[in-house]
Amino acid sequence: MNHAATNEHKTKFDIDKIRADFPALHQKVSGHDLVYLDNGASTQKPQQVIDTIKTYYERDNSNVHRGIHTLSQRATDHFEAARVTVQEFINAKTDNEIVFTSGTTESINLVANSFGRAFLSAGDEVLISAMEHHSNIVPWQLLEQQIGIKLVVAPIDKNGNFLLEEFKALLSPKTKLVAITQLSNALGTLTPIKEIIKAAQAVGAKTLIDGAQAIAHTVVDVQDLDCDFYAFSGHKIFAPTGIGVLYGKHDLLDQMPPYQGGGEMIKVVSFSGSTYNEVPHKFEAGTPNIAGVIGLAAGLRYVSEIGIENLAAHEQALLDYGTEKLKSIDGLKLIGEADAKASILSFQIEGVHASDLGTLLDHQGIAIRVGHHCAMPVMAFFGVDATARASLAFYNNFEDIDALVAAIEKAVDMLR
Ligand code: 7TS
Repeated sequence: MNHAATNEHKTKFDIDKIRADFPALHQKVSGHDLVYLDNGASTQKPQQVIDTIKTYYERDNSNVHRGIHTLSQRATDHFEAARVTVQEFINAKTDNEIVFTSGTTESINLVANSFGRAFLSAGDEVLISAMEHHSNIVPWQLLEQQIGIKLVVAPIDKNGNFLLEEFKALLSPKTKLVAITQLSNALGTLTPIKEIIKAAQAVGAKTLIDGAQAIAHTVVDVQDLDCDFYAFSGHKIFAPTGIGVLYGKHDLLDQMPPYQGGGEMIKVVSFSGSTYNEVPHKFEAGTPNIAGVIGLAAGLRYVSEIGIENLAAHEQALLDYGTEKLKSIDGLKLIGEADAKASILSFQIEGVHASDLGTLLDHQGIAIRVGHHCAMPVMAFFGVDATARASLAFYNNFEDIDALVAAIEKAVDMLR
């Protein structure tokens, strides 16, 4: 395949101009030009995000919601404007449905601890899938131990497809929450999320979507999805670490008890009791990650300017090209070949341990992730303890895939 032609055909943006926005991409690693293919773990940041954070610390740094002085007001204005940016990015109905957390993990734990402890009881079922990240497994196991809920797991097939009919068969009036990933970090499977949500609603279950991976690769419209909760992390969408979002429908958030106590989340405190602030502030105890929130908005603005549809089309072309190229490598087996996939190429090579491969690729300047990807149950399903995973972002190009394939071939020659 002529990759230059494919690139031109599929990409509705200037990839070279985009790459120039990401300073970290332009460096040597082990004497080679860096090829960054670990975007599923964390993405690089464009200069626009870096500058926004720098400007905040240089000019506006102060605490939010508390100060009468100018800097505090400026910080608060930027902070609350960022909430609106997030609202618009995921098309939430109102900005008070956007709760800032430290990331997907905290967002899911918030739902488990607040919604879970208030509205679930012994015998109630939480239905997840067999390809969840640990952060969408362990919080429910804690609730199993703490209040006796039952964790039920919907199966996948050997290609990593989500089995919708089998999932539906597990739904019952006992199912109180369906918590499912939109895009599997270990396999790259896109789940049929709208059908999942519809089926869950038919039995009266609430829905929580783990959007940690999906947010940077597909259009997310929470009103169209009609999910009750949606969780994602800033660092996977070209924004800083330590900041994330829990979207929740307003009425539901309003009924839920606070998750943590402290400053900011209260109206009145006395020793005989306290009253709580309105949502979303009820869930944002303590001084928040102000620079993170402002940086998150800058990341979302950057992505919006490119257009998710445009970047998704480019990534899909890269994924198709990479899939074909990797499959041509002798002894390479893709782990995860679902019909609907995005951004992830997870694989094993006969006779080669993933961690040895990862090290040799690093010596050639290529960053991938090797291991269980915090999804040990799905690794066990495929009978492997680790895979090598190349994960794409829109700033990757066809040359990155060519470099990956050439480096794998070289590494395999050395290791076999
Ligand atoms: N859910 C999914 C599907 C994920 O991929 C991750 C992180 C999380 C939840 C947790 O996100 P966090 O930002 O709160 O840590 N996944 C990965 C990964 O694939 N490699 O490193 C982190």
